[in-house]
Amino acid sequence: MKIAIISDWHLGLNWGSDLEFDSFAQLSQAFEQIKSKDVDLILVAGDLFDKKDPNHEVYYEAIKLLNNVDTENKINLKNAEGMILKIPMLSIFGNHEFKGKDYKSTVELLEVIGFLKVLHATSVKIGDVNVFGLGGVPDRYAKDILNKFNPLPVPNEYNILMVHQSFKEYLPFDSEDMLSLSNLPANFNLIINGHLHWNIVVDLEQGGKFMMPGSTVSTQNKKLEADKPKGFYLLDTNTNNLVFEEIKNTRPIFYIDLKFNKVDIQTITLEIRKRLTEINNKKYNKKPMVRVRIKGDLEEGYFSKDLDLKKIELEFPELYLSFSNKIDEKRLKESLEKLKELQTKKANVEGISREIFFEQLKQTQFSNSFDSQRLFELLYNKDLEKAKDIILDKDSKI
Ligand SMILES: [Mn+2]
Repeated sequence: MKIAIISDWHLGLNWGSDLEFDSFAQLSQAFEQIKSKDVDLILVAGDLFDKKDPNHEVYYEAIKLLNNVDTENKINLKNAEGMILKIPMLSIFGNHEFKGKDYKSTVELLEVIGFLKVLHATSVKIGDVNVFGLGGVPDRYAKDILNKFNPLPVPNEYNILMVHQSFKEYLPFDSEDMLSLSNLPANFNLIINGHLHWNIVVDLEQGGKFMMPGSTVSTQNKKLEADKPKGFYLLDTNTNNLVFEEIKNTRPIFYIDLKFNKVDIQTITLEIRKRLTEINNKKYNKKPMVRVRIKGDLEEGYFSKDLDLKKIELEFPELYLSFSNKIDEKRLKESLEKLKELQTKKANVEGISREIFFEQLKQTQFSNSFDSQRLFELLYNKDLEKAKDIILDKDSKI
């Protein structure tokens, strides 16, 4: 049997922005390519919609798109209502669709229309292929729910399990509750995971393969995602052959990660401009999306607020830019820590003001040009005229 495995369409992503049709365009292109591969079955590993409650425009586009999918249902797959599906498609729901058992999810809506069949702690047998599915659940319950579900592969048949969870092996933060690959059941030929937006295939120690198709549209949460192409997998259960198929004509994505150490504002803006110009000078068939992440600290006397990223954005109208500005986060955190420390010490108001005053002053280029101690005393006593003289260097008793 030939199966297309796809996930995380995130239909409606960036709705209301210039990029609102990307999720639809890239999924539509993916279905075009799937059609040309003459598959028997399509598996979807969750997060078909970006929001739990999309607006009707998003539903309209989604239903229109799926109505146009022209893939023959040779296996006569039916939905929960017994209706023969327009597309031979099995799906689980993702964390973006999870509403608890008291409510209908977006995926169930697609099921009742007749586009797919939902699997949640259930399985379907098609020929000698068994597909087990468990929708995305909060990570803290995942181990428990997976144990309760206890999917049992059928001996001598091809067994697939589909889930939508976080896995310790692929995330930088560790949580005891999070699933690890070793928690997955043994004896499945293939375990598919949605949720994480980049593609990967690995061999499991307990046997079988673990794979993630990744998303069909870039949500740009992780650099890893920008570095890997968007697409889907084709599986041949007879040969156990698994091939990644890249979606054609996707929007180009770039991820610029910059780290600075005690620099001035100009050094940062020059570097950003240089990197953006490199991207801007090439030709693309779609306007590229560029995410710039800036980290590090400034030279004394410079402030993060003076970094005018809006201005840079206006200089590159041919790029969709987004910035993450974490310049001077350390200095800010230190200042906050200092304040907290002072508060716990129950320092008096004058003491706190003095500390803040000298901390702030240290960060400017004026710190050594006058007697700051004297200036503080004058300001504290509201002797503004004298204070002004000191700053303007009319009274230099230093
Ligand atoms: Mn997702």
